[in-house]
Amino acid sequence: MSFLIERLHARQVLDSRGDPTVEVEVTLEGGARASAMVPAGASTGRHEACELRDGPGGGYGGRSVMRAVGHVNTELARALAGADAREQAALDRRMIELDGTPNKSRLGANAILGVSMAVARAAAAGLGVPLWNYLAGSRAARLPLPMINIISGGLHAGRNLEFQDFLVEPHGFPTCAAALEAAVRIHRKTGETLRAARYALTGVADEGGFGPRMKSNRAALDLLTRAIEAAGFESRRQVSIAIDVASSHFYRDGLYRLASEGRELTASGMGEMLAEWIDRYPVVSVEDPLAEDDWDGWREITARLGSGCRLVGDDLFATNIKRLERGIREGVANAVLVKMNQIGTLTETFEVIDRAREAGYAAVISARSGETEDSFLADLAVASGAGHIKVGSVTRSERLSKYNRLLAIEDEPAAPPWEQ
Ligand code: 2PG
Ligand code: MG
Repeated sequence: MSFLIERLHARQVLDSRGDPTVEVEVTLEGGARASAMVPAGASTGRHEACELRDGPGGGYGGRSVMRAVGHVNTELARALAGADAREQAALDRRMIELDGTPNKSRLGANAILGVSMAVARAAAAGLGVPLWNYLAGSRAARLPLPMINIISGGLHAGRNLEFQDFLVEPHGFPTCAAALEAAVRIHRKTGETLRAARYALTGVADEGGFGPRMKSNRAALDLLTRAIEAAGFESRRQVSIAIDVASSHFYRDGLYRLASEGRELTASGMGEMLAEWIDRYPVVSVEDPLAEDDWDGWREITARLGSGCRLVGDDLFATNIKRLERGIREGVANAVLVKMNQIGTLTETFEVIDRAREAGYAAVISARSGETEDSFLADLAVASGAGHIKVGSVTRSERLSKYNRLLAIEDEPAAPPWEQ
């Protein structure tokens, strides 16, 4: 079996919001073939790698990705022809060098990541092993605990609320399948509870959750806590809550502007409010409680809340090893959100996950709000042993493709363990 790359081919396809994205197909000389699709965010951070779009004059109102597609089909195809698909680190390094910019803005992180993912999948196919198994290498693989979106706000639901995500963590169950069943029950019960309270429920938010126009963030937290219990579960013991505050998107001129709460808070004020909510509700994880460059605020909030709660840096770290190193050095956050397209290669993604583990930081492997049917992320979460995965709600197939892949992995004869 030859693992040498014979052909790389990209095309433009559409994601779950109907936005163009990149699909890459790889064919190896030995005949193995694989493809991968790249996701896209809406609440993107300032420090993410560059997602190359065509801009004015391009299709889809300038959202098309034909330049990125073109870069795969010409420069990258030429540079990687004949390279060994099993040499992931060398291939990724070659693409980074060829791009030559600090944020992959010349070739596009979407072009580079599509190749990085497809090559890994082709190598696994050539070896005849599951993707998670191939990606794991010497890491201890395990099935992750899903953090499941139930109520959405912010940029994912027309700014109905400031906070972006209210999620459940079903940690008190014997299998991943049982945890998912619990999440579905809570999702249904949340719908019933919202309808009973006369909220208009029309359509779903970008990640498949409910996007009701509620009166405040706290009201959403309150309702979700009630729904967990109404669904027959004990909060804290079986099911807890995670929040993605995504605060970079309502931070202006030094203040966190919570219009729905009728307040404008400083970083310390946010810490105080969140401390009260963590105490009162079964909240175990808070993502981006403060803005992406509010390092002083983050240091303070970590000292205050970090011992009792997972504090996850998303826009803050942007899956970037330099930013994570600064966080570790300065005692900022205690967990990192991992999104492959924030950085643009698989090798750099694993670098962040592995460094986080070494430093005692938790890692949450996360999808984007714009996703595709590609289930790569499920294998990545299992392979890395990261412990947590966040892919949205339990509706819409771009979300379910990841959950269904976890169910298939759990059903394999040599399934990795589920340890919560
Ligand atoms: C986030 C993600 C996923 P987006 O903020 O964590 O929920 O959203 O992909 O829009 O950045
Ligand atoms: Mg986030």
